Amino acid sequence: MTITLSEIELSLVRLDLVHSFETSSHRKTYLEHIVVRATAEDGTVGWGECASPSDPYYCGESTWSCWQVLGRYLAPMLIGRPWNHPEEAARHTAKVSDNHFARAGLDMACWDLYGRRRGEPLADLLGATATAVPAGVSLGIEPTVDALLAQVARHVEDGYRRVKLKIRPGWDVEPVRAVQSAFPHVALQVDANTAYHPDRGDLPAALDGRGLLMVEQPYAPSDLLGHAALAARFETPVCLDESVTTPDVLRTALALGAADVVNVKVSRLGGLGPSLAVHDLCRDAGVPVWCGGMHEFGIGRAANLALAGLPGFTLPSDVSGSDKYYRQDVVAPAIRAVDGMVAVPRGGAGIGVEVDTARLARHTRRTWTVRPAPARAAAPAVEDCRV
Ligand code: OSB
Ligand code: MG
Repeated sequence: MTITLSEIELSLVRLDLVHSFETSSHRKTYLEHIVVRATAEDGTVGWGECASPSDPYYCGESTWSCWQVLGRYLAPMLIGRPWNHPEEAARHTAKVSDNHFARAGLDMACWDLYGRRRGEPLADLLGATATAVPAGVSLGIEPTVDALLAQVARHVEDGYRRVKLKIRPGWDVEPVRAVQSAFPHVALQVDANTAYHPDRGDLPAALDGRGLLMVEQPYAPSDLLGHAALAARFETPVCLDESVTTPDVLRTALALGAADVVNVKVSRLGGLGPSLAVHDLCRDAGVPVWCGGMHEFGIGRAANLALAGLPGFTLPSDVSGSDKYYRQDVVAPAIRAVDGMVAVPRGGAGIGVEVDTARLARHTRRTWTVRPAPARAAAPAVEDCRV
């Protein structure tokens, strides 16, 4: 089946968060993601989401770098060029290095479109076997331990099966102790988002031996040796997030013993193809994986769920109902946790949910429509600013 895209529309969409979210590097009250709508020559539409953080703190990308890279490079490189599989579409843009969040938005739209053309859910195309996955929630840094305990209580009552706490120097052992003594049975893990350093300000030894499921990304992304030394010293499994940007980096990390567990994140890896490769490498190495998120709206969330249904995802993922984050999502049916489980969407072909285009338009702040350049003059792509 050959697909050729005739139009790619980018929409910058803002949704307010129900509860502000703070990590070791920043605090957010709303999120702006880029929704990608890819249209094929036969009129079939595929949807993708670029869930880049607004600022270049989690990685080097930002909303604006993604906007420019998608509009100026990735979309023009793909448009008008036939492909038979989303991984072939990704090869059409291979010339662009890095920029994984930008790439993931377009990649997802290609997979959705491909699934819709074949009449198959994305989950089945990827090889997902689960019908639902355990819901795990990621809780931000709160102003006080009591405020954190209230958040944990709310999510445990709602049936969440696993809780992840963001930590940083000064907010680590105390909140972990408090949560463990108030909720002794909750499956708990922590995520440092690179806030520690092996020589200056190391992860406190008191965090170890407490039965945490894992400690995620304590050190800088490039410090694989530091993570390997920690993994040898700590009883608690060490999980890599920011470090694992490609399957090749993962192979190095595994060879060094730097990862006991891996967080597979579609955005960070630049799409579903490399995410599958990371899943397979970890399965072959006997390393458990789980699916991480970037507070995706329903589009990206649906794709994450399809991936999280694969058999190698043996640990609970950061997949929650989108109502945990947004008052009103842009997809239907809404993604919800029921009895601590979130269904893998198979309600239709592709990502398995439909985009509510009226709702999307209401939250869209600007759009950029990319069409094939006319044969002669190299016309620049048009940016249509609505605000
Ligand atoms: O490190 O996993 C992370 C959100 C923004 C930036 C980094 C991270 C996160 C999350 C969100 O933890 C998890 C989710 O989407 O539910
Ligand atoms: Mg993380």
